[in-house]
Formats: sequence, C-alpha cells, structure tokens
Amino acid sequence: HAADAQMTDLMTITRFVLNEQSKHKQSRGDFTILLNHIVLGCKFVCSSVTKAGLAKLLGLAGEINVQGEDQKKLDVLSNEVFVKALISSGRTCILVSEENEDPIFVEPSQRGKYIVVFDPLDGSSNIDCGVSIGTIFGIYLVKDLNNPTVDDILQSGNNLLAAGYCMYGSSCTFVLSTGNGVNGFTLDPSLGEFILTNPNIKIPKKGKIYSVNEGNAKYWDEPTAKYVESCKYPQDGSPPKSLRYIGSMVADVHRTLLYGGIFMYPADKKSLSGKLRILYEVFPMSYLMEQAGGQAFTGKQRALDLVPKKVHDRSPIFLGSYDDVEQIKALYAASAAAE
Ligand code: P6P
Repeated sequence: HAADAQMTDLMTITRFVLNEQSKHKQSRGDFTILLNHIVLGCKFVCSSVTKAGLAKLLGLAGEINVQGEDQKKLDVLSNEVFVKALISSGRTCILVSEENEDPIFVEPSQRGKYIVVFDPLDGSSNIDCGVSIGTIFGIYLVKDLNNPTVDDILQSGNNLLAAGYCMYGSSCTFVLSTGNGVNGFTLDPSLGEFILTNPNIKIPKKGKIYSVNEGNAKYWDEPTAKYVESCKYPQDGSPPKSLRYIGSMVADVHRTLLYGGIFMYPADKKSLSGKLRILYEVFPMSYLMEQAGGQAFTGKQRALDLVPKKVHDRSPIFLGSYDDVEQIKALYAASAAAE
C-alpha cells in the first residue's frame, strides 16, 4: 500500500517549509509567508508562460495585444508580479531585480526583515522558441530593519538564508534550499500546488556532460580552453564528455543538478567578468550546488566568497559535480602558479 500512502500524503511546498521552519524555535512564520508569496508569483508566471503563445503574450513591449492594450513583455509583466507579490507579503525591505536598475526600498509601513534578489524571467530571449526559462531568487536577512541600506545587498553569498529557482518547461519545477539540502517540487495544475517530487537532491560526484557556449572558444583564457579540450580529448583514456548547452541558465543548471557534470560561463576577452550576474544568477545557483554536494568556482575563488561591488556586477562561473569543478580549479591554480 506504499503507493496509496504516497498519493494521500501530499507534501506541498507550504507544508514542507512549515515543517522545516518549525525546527527553528524562534521562527514566527515570516519566512513561510515570504516563500508563499514567491510561490504565488511563480504560479502566475507559469500560467502566463504556458499560454504565452496562445494569448499573444509573446513579442516585444509596445505591440498591441488582442485586447487592444499596450503589450507588456513577459519579463516586464513577471517582474511587476513578483515586485507586487513580495511587497504585499509585508516581509521584505529591499528588492533587487534584474529588471530594475536600482534596488527597491519597501516603504516602512510594509517593511519586513528579508531582502530578496531575483531574476523574474531568466533566459526570456528563449520564450518565442519554447525553450525552458525560469525565475531565480535568493533571500538574505537585513542587518538593521530600521535602516536598510545598499550595504545590506553588497555582501557575500555566504549570508544567503535560502535560494531557489522555478523552471517553466514541460512541467513547472520549483527547486529550493533553506540551508538543509535541496528539494524539488512539481506543480500539480489540477491542485495549483507544488508537490515534493525530488526530495534531498544530491548532484553526482562526477559527470559525463559539459555545458558551455562553444561559440566563445576564440575568446577563452587558457585554463578554460584546456579544460574544454580535456572534455573532448580525455588524456586518461576515459570517453569524451557530451556537450549539452541550452542557453537558458535555469535549464542548464537544472540538468546539471540532476544528471551531474559542469556548467560554465567563463570570462572571455569580450567580457572579462563573464556574463552572469552575481546576486541573482551566480549566488543562488552556487548555493544550491553546494547544498547538493557540488561546488561553484569563479576561476579565482569559491563563488559564494565573492562580494559584489555593484548590484548588477557579473562574475565568471564554473559549477556542478564536485570532481569536475576540482579539475578546472587545478588548471586555474597551475596557470596562476606559472605567472
Ligand atoms: P549566451 C540567457 O540570456 C542568459 O542570461 C542565461 O540564462 C544563459 O545561461 C546565458 O544568458 C546564455 O548566454 O551568451 O551563451 O547566449
């Protein structure tokens, strides 16, 4: 009767987080309320992305949609939904979004103790061709609730309280860590609930896949070039690795988390800091990888040890299976020693 028990013991994300939070005696449910508002935003985006093709939600802002209204791009719409949901939770004091140049300081009457950094719709350039895209977020605590400042944001990834992503693909998958491992939830549209489907995700120690935009090979530095070469022409007699690159970070990272391997967005001569943003792409995904037993490296240091100088700063990133990242760390160390 195990199957029956499984079906009747619906572990929703809300129940799961409440169980987790009940372990912290001092928690008053604030985090659970905050997370519920993030989940609400994700459910809205999931619905919008799913019917985007039908409801003419595709395309650029400025077009007129079927209702004759001024069309909002899906990422602009998603951003507005998350900002409103987070403010209305009454649990946030600063919001940092990929879509907003400046941080949003929540007005005092609606202020709470959490800071949320997020990319509301990462990979949105892939919407029109149906490639999976996603929302990425990280959660911090403010130092002084009466005086939230930008210094609260420009801190290392080690202060993250929680991080996660929601991937909008063949199904809607929510992956979350609050510091005790990584868990995956799948949206059951008939219930409108995220159900625990991937408990305690652990990334394989070593993988057979490498994930990088080979089109940038001309611009790579030597350690990256050498590492990719070793994936294609292994010197130890092992079979070559497979290349999988979707070009949507959430999809590439989700595959890496479940199947193992390494995802890379290296620095290159065109962009010395790489392309991905520290606060709401590099940090949350690095946090999840470490929580799942993997690791994340910038080419110079452990990714979560970075301290961004500006809100939208970028960093190179190599993340995934522990042993695979060790290999690229060794190549960067050898290159630094030779200098
Ligand atoms: P490239 C999508 O635009 C994105 O921000 C990430 O989701 C993705 O990993 C990366 O850029 C892809 O960049 O230069 O390989 O197209």
